[in-house]
Amino acid sequence: MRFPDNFLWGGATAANQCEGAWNEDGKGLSTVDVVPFGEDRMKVSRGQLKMLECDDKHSYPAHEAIDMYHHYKEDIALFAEMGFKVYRLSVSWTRILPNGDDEKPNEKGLAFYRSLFEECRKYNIEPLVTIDHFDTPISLIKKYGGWKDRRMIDAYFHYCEVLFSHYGDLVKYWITFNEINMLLHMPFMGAGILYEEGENRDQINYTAAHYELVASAKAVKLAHEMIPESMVGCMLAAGQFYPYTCNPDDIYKGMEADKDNYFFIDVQARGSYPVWAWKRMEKAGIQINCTEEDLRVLEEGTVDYVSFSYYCSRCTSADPEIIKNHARGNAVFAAVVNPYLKASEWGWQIDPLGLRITMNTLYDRYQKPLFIVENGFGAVDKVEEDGSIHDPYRIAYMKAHIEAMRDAVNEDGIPLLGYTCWGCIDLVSASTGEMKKRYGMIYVDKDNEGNGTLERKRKDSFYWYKKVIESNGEDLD
Ligand code: BGP
Repeated sequence: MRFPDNFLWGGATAANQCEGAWNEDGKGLSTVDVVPFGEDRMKVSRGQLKMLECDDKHSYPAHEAIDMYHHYKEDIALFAEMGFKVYRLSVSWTRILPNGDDEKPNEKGLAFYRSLFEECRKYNIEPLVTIDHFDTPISLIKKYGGWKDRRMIDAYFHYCEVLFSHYGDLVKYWITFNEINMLLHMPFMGAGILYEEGENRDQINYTAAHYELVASAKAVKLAHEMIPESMVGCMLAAGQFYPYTCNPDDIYKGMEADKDNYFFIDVQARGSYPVWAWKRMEKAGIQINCTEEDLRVLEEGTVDYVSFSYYCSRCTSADPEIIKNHARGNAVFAAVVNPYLKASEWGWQIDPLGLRITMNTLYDRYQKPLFIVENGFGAVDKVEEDGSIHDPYRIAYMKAHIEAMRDAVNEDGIPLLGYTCWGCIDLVSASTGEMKKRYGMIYVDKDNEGNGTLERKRKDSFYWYKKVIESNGEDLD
């Protein structure tokens, strides 16, 4: 019951949640820099409250985050100590192109990532790079309205050209957009979308989705041309929908919810829109501006692998009374509480078998290798007087999920390229902006209010994960 010899064990982060240095060395402003801490966070993320600049009334966790910009050598050394084979990170678009579409890239930004990738290579850690992780340049929102506008495709293409030409010698694995389906749930954070009064939101969302899908396909093709050995993936916020009961109405509801979720990946993995999507858009009066050329681009730019995040499964019902009982932590996806599952302190329900179920669905649907690029447990950690941090709850969560993926690989025969647990080092939570919600195996001394020394400490899970990697997934105790 082992994993393949070349299995990529590692961890994942995103630029805005760990780098900090939001305005240093020529970096431009990006969506995530203006998403505040506190009760306005969700409103801004969802595009309900317009914020294109920072103000004095709010604090912005991305500004300093865990200051990985100045700690990356120390952090990568810790990843290497755990035995990482891969490190998933994202490049900040505006560190490379401060306005999003500058002709000449920012030399300091380029140098930073070159040094970071070289540092990974020094330890034989394969960098896995997300090109866009909730990171739309503010200048492009002011200029075009974000991904509402077709011109974003060219801006993104240019950004990709810069990345591929500068880092093709160091980076083989790429992901075009983080959790591309998040565009429907957090349109500002996901795609820089703000709505004007009276605008048809579905029309806008699916138009933006179309442009991102075309941009993604163009990026895949470009990567293959510029970096022949490259592997480019799509990325889904996954988690199977379960029907609340065996009432066919519930089954149907679950199937529809899954289809909505898989919509993006259907296009990226198969190269064309699923037939039901055209029908559904027609019925809803949504008209996307899809040209013949777009259809050709989508067909030519299918991904090499399907990557996804998995935190929990979801549950849904056709009964409006049941639907009222939303799981707190699943607010973004509006899922119903599943009475068979326990939940984290943030209400995210824990379902390891759901990972195996999700993997089976994804592989049956696409027959492409899978890559689990996010999975983990957000929890409050306590530092003991002697400086140790005991996090058995995190180890238990990860163990159960690794067992489920091991079954999916060994018993179901699913090709899986690797596993990068989310937030391998504590970082800012995307949904809440908190530091308190920790995922890391490395503790960072910083609290929600921004106090702390930023010192890094190894948690119990650090030593546990090291053993897991050393034994290639055999020793999970
Ligand atoms: C995913 C995002 C990540 C990450 C993770 C955990 O949706 O891709 O950026 O943050 O969820 O979520 P949270 O930070 O809200 O706990």
